[in-house]
Amino acid sequence: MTGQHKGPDLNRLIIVANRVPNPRERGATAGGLAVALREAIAHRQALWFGWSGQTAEATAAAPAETRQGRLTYATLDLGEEDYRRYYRGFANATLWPTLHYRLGLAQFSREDYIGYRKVNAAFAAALAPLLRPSDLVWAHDFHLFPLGSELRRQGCRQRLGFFLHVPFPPYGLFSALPRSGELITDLAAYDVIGVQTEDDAANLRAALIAENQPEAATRVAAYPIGINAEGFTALAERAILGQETARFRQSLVGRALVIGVDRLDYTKGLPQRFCGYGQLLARFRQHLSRVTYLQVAPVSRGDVAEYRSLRKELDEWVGRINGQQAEPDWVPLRYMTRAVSRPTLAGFMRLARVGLVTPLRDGMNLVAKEYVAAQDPEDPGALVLSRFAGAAPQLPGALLVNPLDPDEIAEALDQALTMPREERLARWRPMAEEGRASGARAWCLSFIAALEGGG
Ligand code: ADQ
Repeated sequence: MTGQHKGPDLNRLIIVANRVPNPRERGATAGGLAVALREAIAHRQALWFGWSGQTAEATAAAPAETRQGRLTYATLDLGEEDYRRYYRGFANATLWPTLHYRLGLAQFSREDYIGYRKVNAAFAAALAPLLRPSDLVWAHDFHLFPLGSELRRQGCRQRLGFFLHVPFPPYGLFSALPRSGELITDLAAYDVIGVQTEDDAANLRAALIAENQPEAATRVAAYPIGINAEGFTALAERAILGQETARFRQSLVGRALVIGVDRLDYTKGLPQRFCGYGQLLARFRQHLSRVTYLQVAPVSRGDVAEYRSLRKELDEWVGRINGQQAEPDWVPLRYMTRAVSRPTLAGFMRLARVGLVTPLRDGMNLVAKEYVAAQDPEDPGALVLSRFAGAAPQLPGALLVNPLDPDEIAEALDQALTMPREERLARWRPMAEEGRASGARAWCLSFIAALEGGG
C-alpha cells in the first residue's frame, strides 16, 4: 500500500452487517470480514452499521455511534422479542439451514418471518437519516435480504450492493421455503448482487427469473472471498517459533498431525468427518499410533436445539474412537470446543501434515485458504477438502472428497498422510499463489468497483 490518501475523492462506504465488529478488537483477534474490509477501506470514509450484539427491552430507534479515524461504527440494540424472531428464529433456524440445502432442518414460523422483516425495516429506518447522496451501501449476508427494498421504501436513491456469504441453493429447493418469493423479489432492489461461486450465481439468477425479475438476474455475479494470505503466513511463521506451538509439537512425539478448525455447526460435516477418521484407523492400520487428529470446534449458537444435539453426537464419536483405538500413550482424536486465538491456530495449521476441511455445504470456507497460507513452503502439508465448499474450485491441488462418505474421507486421509514431499509441493504451490493473488483486499475492491458502477 502507498501512503497516498485519496479519501476526499472516494465515495463514503456504508457497510451494513448483522454484527458490527468491536472497535477495540483489532488485528489478530478480529473476525476475517472485519480485517478484510478494514484494509480495503483504509483510505476512504466509512460507516459500519448493524446490531450491537446486545439486547434491550425494545429495539433502539437511533444507533449509538463510535468514531475511529475515518471509520464510524453505528449500532442498534435489539429488543428481546426481535432478537428471538429475527436472529435466532428466521435467520438462524430458517434461512441458515435452507441456504445450506438442509430443508429438513428448517423451521418456519410466520411470526419469525414478520420479526425478520420488522428488524430489516428498523435497520433501514435508522440508517436512512445517516446517508448522504453519494454514499455506497454494501449489505452483508442472509440477515439482510429485505434491507435494500426497505431502504428504497425510505426514499434512498444511493447505489446498494448485497453480498451473500453462504451458498444459494437451486430454486426448486429455495422455493419450498414459505414467502421465499418475497425474499427473492427483495434482492431486486440491490444494484449489485454478489455471491461466492458461479454455481450460487447460476442458482440465484434462475430464482430471480422464476420470480419475474429477469433484469435483476443480470446484476448477479460471483465474487469469491479470500483471506489476507501474506498476513496469515506471517502469523504462522511467528507462531511456529512460539512456546505454545512448541509445547503442542512436543506432545505429538513425532506423530503426524491432522487438523480441523470449524465453528461447531451442522453444516461443517463433523460427525461424518469423525467417522471418516475412525475408518482410517480401522482400515489403514499402518497409521495406528502414528497420527493425531486435533479438531478445534468452538460452540456457536448453543441456544439452538440442533446445535445442542450435534454437540452430544460429537461427544459420543470422540468417546467411541478414543475408547476403541487409544493406547496408554496415544490419544488418536483430540477435541476442543473452546475458542483458540488466531495466532495459535495459524501455528497449529503450519505444524499439521494434513488440513481436514469437509463441510457438507459452505459458502466459501476460509479455513481451507488459511491452511494453505500457513504452510512451510519447503515442506507443505496436504489439504483434504469437501467438493461442496465454495473454495473447492479455487483449490485444485486439494484432495477433493464427498463429505457424506466416511470411506472416501478415510482414503483421502491415507493418501494425504503418505503423500511424498514432491507431490505435496506440486499441489500446494499453485494454491498458495492463487491465494495471494485473490485475497481479501482484491475481493473487497472488486465488489466496491462494481458498486461504483465500474465493474
Ligand atoms: P463461517 O461459516 O464462519 O463463515 P469460515 O469461512 O470457515 O466459516 O470462516 C471462519 C473463520 O473463523 C475463519 O477465519 C477461521 O479461522 C475462524 N475460526 C473458525 N474456527 C475457529 C476457532 N476454533 N477458533 C478461532 N477461529 C476460528 C461464513 C460462511 C463461509 C464463508 C465466510 C466468509 O459460512 O462459507 O467462507 O462466511 O464469507
